Amino acid sequence: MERYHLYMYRGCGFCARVQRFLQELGIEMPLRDILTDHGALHELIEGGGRQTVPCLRIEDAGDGVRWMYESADIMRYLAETRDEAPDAARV
Ligand SMILES: N[C@@H](CCC(=O)N[C@@H](CS)C(=O)NCC(=O)O)C(=O)O
Repeated sequence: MERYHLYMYRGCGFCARVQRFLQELGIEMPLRDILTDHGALHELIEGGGRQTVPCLRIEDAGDGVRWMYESADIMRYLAETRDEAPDAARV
């Protein structure tokens, strides 16, 4: 089962869009605010390679980690994942 974290900051419109989408789908997801949490910012840059948000951190059952940028890609990915295996889209 995959685990997700959403890297974001308050006031980011693209992040708000993804957060609204999560609400609509009833998906609860831990948020990592890169402006208030310097550890989160460091993780994002080290792991994803850029400090752009939103970014979805996807951790699979085998401990592999992927970093997905682009709000549209994140929403499409979550919608598809949810359709394929509803439980997998929930944290
Ligand atoms: N096309 C991207 C745009 C993301 C974007 O522009 N994010 C802004 C915040 S709203 C950002 O992180 N800018 C700083 C940067 O890219 O370094 C998306 O839809 O996710």
